[in-house]
Amino acid sequence: MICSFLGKCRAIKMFRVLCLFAAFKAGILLDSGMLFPQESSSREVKELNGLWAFRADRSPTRNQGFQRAWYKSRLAETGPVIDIPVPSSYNDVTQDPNLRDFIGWVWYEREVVVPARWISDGKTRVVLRVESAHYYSIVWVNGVKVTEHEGGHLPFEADIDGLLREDPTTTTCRITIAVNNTLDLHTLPPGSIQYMKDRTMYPEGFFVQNTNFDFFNYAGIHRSVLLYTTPKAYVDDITVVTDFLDSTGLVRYNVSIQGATLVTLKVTLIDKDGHCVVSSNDTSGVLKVVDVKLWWPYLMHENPGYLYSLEVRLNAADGTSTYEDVYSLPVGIRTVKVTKNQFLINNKPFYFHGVNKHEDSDIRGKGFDWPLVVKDFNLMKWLGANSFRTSHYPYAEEILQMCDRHGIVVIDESPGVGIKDIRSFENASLTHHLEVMDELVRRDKNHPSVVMWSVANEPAAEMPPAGFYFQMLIKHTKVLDPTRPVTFITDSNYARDKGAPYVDVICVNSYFSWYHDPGHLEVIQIQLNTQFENWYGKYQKPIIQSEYGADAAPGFHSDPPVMFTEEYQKLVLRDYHSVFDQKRKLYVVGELIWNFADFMTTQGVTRMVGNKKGIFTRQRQPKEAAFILKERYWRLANETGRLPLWTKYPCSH
Ligand code: GCB
Repeated sequence: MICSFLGKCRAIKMFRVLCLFAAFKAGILLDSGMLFPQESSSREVKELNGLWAFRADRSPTRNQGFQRAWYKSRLAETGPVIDIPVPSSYNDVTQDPNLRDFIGWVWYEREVVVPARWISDGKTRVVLRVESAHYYSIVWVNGVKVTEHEGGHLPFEADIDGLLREDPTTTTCRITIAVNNTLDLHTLPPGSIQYMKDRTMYPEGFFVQNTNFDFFNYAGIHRSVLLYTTPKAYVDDITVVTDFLDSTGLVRYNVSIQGATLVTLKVTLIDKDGHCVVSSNDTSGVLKVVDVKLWWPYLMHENPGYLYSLEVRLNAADGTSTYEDVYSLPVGIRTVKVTKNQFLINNKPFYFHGVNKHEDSDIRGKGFDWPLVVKDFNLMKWLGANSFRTSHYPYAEEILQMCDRHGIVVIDESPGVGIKDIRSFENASLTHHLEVMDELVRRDKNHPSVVMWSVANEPAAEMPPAGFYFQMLIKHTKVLDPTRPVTFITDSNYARDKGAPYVDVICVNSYFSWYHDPGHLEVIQIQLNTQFENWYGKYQKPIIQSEYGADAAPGFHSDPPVMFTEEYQKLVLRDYHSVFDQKRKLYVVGELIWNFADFMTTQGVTRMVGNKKGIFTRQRQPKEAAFILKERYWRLANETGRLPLWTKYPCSH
C-alpha cells in the first residue's frame, strides 16, 4: 500500500518536474538577460543620478541637435543649458510653460569619472544602463553612439568598456542622451501629431500631440542611469520557475553565461536566515526544497513575501585570466493557476482587493522617487490592499522588488494603452508590441509578486483586426511565459470583444453612473449585475473588476450627493461593493479601485487639474472613500486570509 502510494507520489512529483521543464523550455527563448544591476563581490554599481545638463531642441524641425551634432562636444559649447534632475520628468520642474508641454527631442548630458581600475585591468565589462527614458532614446559616449531604444518604461543598456579603453589616459567620459517624447500610430502608447495650418486660427508652426489615454505624457529620464561592472565572463541571465508538492518546493532554474565556455558554476539556494538549503553545479536543473516556505500574498498568510536567495557563483578562465562572478536572485516559491471561476495562488483561492496606480506625483511627474514609493506601500498596507495593477505601463523594477518582499500581488501591464485607431493594429504596431512583451517578460519573469501579464488597456477590441492582433500577442506572451495567465483590460461590449476568447481572466473596466447615466446612482447595481452575467455567461472565465470609481474633488461635499463630491464617490463604491459581494462567491475574483491617487492628465474640459478619481489626493492624503475601502479590505482579508500577527494591533502600524 505504502509503496504504491509513494510510487504514485513519485510519479506525480516526476510529472510536476516534467511540466516545469516544459514550461521552462518555452520560457527561455529570449536571447539575452536584463538582470537588475546589483553589487556583489564581483560587481560594482555607480549611479549617475543628480543634475544633468539639459537643452530642448526648440528648432522648428526639432532636428538641429542632429544637424549640428550636439553629441560631439560638451552640450554647453553648442548653446545654453539648464540643470535638470535625473530621475525626473522635465515637464514640471521649471517655470517654462513651453517646456512643460514640449514635444520633440531634448538633450541630456553628464560627465562621469570612471574608476581607473575598471579600464586598466582588462578583465572588467562596463555597462551603461538607463532604467527608463520616455519615449525614444539615443545614447552617445564621448560622441560615439552606443545604443538607441524605443519605449518609455523598460530598461536598455550598452557595453562601453571597449570604447573607454580607446583612450585609457582619461578616466572621464561624457554621456549624452537624446530623448524624444513624440508618439505616433505605431508607438506604445500610440499617438499622432496634428499640424494646424490655418494661419487665421493658429500661429506659424503650431501642432499638437493627440493621444487616447488619460494621463499626462510626462517625458525625460524617469528612472536611474547607472554604470555597472561585471567580469568579462559573467552571469548574463537567470530564469526561475517554481512549483511545490506537499512540503517540497521545486525551483527549476537556468543560468545563461556570456564571455566564456569553460566555466564551473555553483548555484546555492539560501533561506532568509542565511542557511544553505540546496545547491547544484549545473547551469540548469531543479532544486528540491525540503520543508519549503512558500511565498504568500500580504493578508493571506501570517508570514507573507518569503524570499529565498539563489546565489549563482561562476568561475571561468581563458588563456590569460581567471574570472569570478557572483549574482544573487531573490526567489519566491509559489504557483499561480486559473480555473473557470477562481484565481489560485499556491492552490488556494486568491481574491484581489487592491488598487490601480500611476507613476505620478507633484513636481517629479513620472520620475522615480523612493520617499513616494515607500509612502505608497505604507498607504496600500494601511488600506488592506493585497494587490495592484501597473496601469498603464511597466513600473520601476524597484517597485516590483518591494512587492516581492511585502507580498503585494501585481498585474503587470504593458504600455498598450489608447489603441483606438485601426492603423495601430497594423503589423508595425504588432511587431513592436511583441518586442515590448519580450522586454517586459525578460525583466519581470522572476518576480513572484507578478501573477498575471496584461498586454493592453481598453484597446478598440471591437475592430476587425483586434482578434488577430490579440491572439498573436497573447499566444506570444504565453510562449514567453507559460506559467502565468495573460489578460487584456476591456471596456467594450462582451458580445463584440474580439480579444476576449484568448485571455485567461476577463478584466473589465466600467463607470456606471459616471460616464454612463451620470448622476444616477440607482443604475449601478442593475448594470453591474448585467455586466458580470453577460461576460461570465459568454466566456465562463474568472472576472476581475479592473477599474471602477468616480471623481471627487477633495473637500467638496453635498447631501444629497452630486457628482464630484466625496459623498458621491463613496456611494458609487458602496453600490459596486454590494454587487461584488454577491458575485465574488461565484466567479468574480477581484476588485481594483480606479484610482489609488489623483493624477495629472492632459488639459481638457473633463479634467480639473487632472483626474480626481483617487481615493487619496495626489499628495497622498485620504479622501472619505479611502476609509470606506479600508474598512472593506480589512473585512475581506479577515474573511479570506490569515493576517500577520502585528495586525492585532493595527493602530501602531
Ligand atoms: C478608464 C481608463 C483610465 C482612465 C479612467 C477614467 O477606463 O482605463 O486610464 O483614467 O477610465 O478615469 O476615465
